[in-house]
Amino acid sequence: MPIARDDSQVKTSLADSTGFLFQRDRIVVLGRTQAGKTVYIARLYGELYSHSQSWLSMRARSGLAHTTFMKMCADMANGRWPDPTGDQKFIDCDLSFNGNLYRLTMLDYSGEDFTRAFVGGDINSENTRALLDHLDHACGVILLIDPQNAVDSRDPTKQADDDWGMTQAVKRIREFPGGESVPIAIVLTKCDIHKGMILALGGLKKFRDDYLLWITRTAVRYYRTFECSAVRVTHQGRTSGGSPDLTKPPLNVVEPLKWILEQLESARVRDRNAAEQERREQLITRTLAHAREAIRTEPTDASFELATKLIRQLPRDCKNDSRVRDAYDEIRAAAVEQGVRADGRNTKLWLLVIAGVLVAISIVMIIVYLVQNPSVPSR
Ligand SMILES: Nc1nc2c(ncn2[C@@H]2O[C@H](COP(=O)(O)OP(=O)(O)OP(=O)(O)O)[C@@H](O)[C@H]2O)c(=O)[nH]1
Ligand SMILES: [Mg+2]
Repeated sequence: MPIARDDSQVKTSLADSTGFLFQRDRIVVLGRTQAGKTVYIARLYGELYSHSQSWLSMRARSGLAHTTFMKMCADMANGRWPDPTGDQKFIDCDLSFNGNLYRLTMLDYSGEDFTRAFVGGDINSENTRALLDHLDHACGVILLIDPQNAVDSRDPTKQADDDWGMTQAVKRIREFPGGESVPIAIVLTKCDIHKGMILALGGLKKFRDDYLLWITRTAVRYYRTFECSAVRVTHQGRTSGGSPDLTKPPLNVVEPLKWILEQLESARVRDRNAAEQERREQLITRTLAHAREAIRTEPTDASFELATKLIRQLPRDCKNDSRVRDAYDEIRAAAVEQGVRADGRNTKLWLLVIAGVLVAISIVMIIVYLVQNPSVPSR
């Protein structure tokens, strides 16, 4: 199930080594068969639509998609789990987060496709191609893992899906262009019934270190683990798997998505700051080169004036840079040495004029004094 946003704030256009341009514009939910994908997606939609908040809400773009989700939620409210997913379904939604509008494309698919793509290495069938294509365009990924599968050694194929298969998926994300910092939320599902088991195994961190080591090692950074319960089950049904009970609140259904969106927004701020820093660097480098070149090729009054003017016109944040201050002092010192003021007027000439004026004033004052005091005896 990928979730995509269509505003350019999260989209990252990247060219791979062949120059092919693609965008990372969606959040993908991955999970083996029966991991809880459909339940998670439906509950996520139900939460963000029915309990929408001013900072986070979701709305399907078509009435049909909306009805599909709401029907699944209604079925669960009536104690019925969704059927295993057969065909792949794309559902477009609008997601609003902190005032920004995102487009989310959710893909619900059969967990068999996951096994075929990441364990079987089948990259050619239509369904696995669609799944891989979505993963390659992901700007955020939610991995749904039923923790029981990691511990239960009776069926090694389940373990292989969640261990080998998930690791392959993470490897693919990280190795694709722009995938190094894609946030990956590792979501342990059905924790309403598995919480006790995780605690008995030493808690979430110990569980992650013992059972998800390959995944986290491959993800390296930008990942976070969540214990989630999309739906809780009725008490009487616990031993037999249980029926869904939607009167109880979910646990960590929205949080993984929120964490991913926060990571994307921080990355956007980081990118913006880096771009701003780059722009400042270029402006400083170009301005100082122009200023120095101006006084080097033609050390006239006008060129010194131009050089200092160029520096004075820089924005304040550039002017505070020590390289700019040093260059300004350097140009002014060179101007003094050349006998011109950096503002273009001849220093020596002005000094002569001032001295002349002072001498003239002194002479006038002496004459006035002598005229007013004629009684001073002369020899
Ligand atoms: N206790 C509990 N059981 C859950 C939860 N989510 C899913 N389940 C159980 O897991 C089963 C499979 O959930 P689905 O969401 O259909 O799984 P899926 O990954 O979509 O499966 P496929 O479509 O077959 O790939 C459900 O029928 C429930 O029995 C949960 O939050 N808590
Ligand atoms: Mg399903």
